[in-house]
Amino acid sequence: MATITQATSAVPLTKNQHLLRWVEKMAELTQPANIHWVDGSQEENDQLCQEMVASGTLTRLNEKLWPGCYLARSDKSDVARVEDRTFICSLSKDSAGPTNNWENPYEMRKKLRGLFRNSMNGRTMYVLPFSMGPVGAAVSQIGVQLTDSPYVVVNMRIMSRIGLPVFKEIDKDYKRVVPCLHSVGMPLAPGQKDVPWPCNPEKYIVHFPETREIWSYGSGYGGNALVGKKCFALRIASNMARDEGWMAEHMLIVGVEDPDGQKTYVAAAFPSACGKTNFAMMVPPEEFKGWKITTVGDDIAWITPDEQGRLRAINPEAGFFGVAPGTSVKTNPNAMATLSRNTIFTNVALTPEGGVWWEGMTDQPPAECIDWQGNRWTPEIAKKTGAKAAHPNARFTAPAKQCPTIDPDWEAPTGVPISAIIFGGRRAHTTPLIYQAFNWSSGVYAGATMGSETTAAAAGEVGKVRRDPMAMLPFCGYHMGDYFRHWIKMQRSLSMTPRIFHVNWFRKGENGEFLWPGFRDNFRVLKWIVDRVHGRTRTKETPIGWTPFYEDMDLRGLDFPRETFEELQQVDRAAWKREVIDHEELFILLHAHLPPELVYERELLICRL
Ligand code: TSX
Ligand code: MN
Repeated sequence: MATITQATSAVPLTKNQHLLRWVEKMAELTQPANIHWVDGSQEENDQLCQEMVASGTLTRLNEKLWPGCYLARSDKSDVARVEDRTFICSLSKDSAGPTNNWENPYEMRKKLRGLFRNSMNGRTMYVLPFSMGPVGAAVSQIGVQLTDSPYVVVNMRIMSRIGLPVFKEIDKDYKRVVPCLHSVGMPLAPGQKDVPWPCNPEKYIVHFPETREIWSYGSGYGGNALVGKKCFALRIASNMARDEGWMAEHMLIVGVEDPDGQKTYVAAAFPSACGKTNFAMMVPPEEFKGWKITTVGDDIAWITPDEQGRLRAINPEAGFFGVAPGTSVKTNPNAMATLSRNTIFTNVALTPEGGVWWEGMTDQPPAECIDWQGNRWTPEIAKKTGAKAAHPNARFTAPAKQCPTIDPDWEAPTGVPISAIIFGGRRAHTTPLIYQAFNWSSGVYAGATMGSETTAAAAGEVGKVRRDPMAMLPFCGYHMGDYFRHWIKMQRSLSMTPRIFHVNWFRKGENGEFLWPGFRDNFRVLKWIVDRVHGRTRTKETPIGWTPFYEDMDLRGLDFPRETFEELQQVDRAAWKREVIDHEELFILLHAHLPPELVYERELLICRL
């Protein structure tokens, strides 16, 4: 049994017998040196950060330049989510579907018990209660993560609501808690010196959807270790949502406020590398005085039908875990303001002044810095060796409440009403800048078939479309075909379905140039969407959906000729015939579970072409 010291943090902070017994059982399995009940206070946080500075896990940044900020450098083998080590362990393989890794849950439990046995030796086990969504809100969900990583505790403190208020909620009435066990998988023998970033080369990110459990082993990084985010708020929550009639989506949520103060909320799903966080914090172009974009969330939306049959969405998170490289005052000034204080940076570069830097942050790189692996880096070295100062997946963990555009209702327990859903992809060809789906099921079809073209950097063929339905491929905790069925079915609980749109900021012209300026000019597209939602503008009908007239797009202040717009919006029938044939690949993969509505939608689309 673990040694219980008499520090206040060793005193259990719950009276919930289930929780107490589970903590005891897991401590027996993992054998930590100490148990620390996380209260979530500032003092506790400062103490943990101080300890991590002493152990070399964190570097405190220059307090004048970056108040309350820290830098962590991970092990170079532990820099991203590990999709091939992510498992959905449902009772039947068929429930997980062909797009998830499946293992028999009994076998997996046996395997995990072996891995976790004594895995916390010499470390402290933190009992970390967290609420996804505002504490006490009807749609919020509670988890308790047992972790041997203090880095996880201080990051989770930014990304979710943790500590005493959550324990209080657990004790108040019987609310089901999702048990999450996490270990970096590097036990310490007596006297063994720790490393700055402990982890294990063998990684397991495991979900048990029926019993609603998460077991994460071997990684201390982001989506693998901050289990509230992808593991809970998407993979486990998508199972809860399917069973309970709501939706757990990989979507940002923004409000669009017009000069009269009328507000329209939209949710949007994009695959990775489309600039989701940039879109969530967009500043309208100068010409649009009085218009405002407000941020509710940048990554995850939990969407529930309300009494009136309208969809309402909450952001279950409390912070942003954003990709640093490419983020600048130019591309996302609001993100830069958000991460200017009380932020934890991971795998960015350290400047001689005790600041941080990453590729794309400024036009001029610093004359020298320490790169994400702790080596000296200069622009000259980079030119010679191609070394990056920051890892391409380097992150900032920043509190949402520090975002200048944060929506006044971002923590409203009943969420915000959703009037439009946007799907997007990164497509050089075929897909226009914007179209509106004809109805709910054709919108679901647009979402189900969305994807991005592979770029030069990625493995495999360049220019091949990688399908990422609703941007949920790595995050749906059950069969993707059943997930589409759930989407189709949701319409029945709605009296007002949101309008569904598809966008593509990345269409290229004949000479390989981007046809659309993107970034803040995407506001013009958003404005057309809002106009459509309120029935204020006409459309042109095409085989794939409704598209804008040039005259109805608000292009004020932008020198954007009609010809370019027509090229950008062109629906090439030959290209689309190839496109629908390509959709078949996904449909064959999922065929046994595919809802008939999507098969009809495909037939209809073929007929219209
Ligand atoms: O985030 C992006 N968005 C969304 C912004 C709200 N990016 C960055 C890449 C993804 C991480 C974009 N890149 C966008 C975009 O809308 N569009 C593009 C493509 C593009 C890149 C550079 C230019 C124009 C378009 N600039 C010039 O041509 C000067
Ligand atoms: Mn995401």
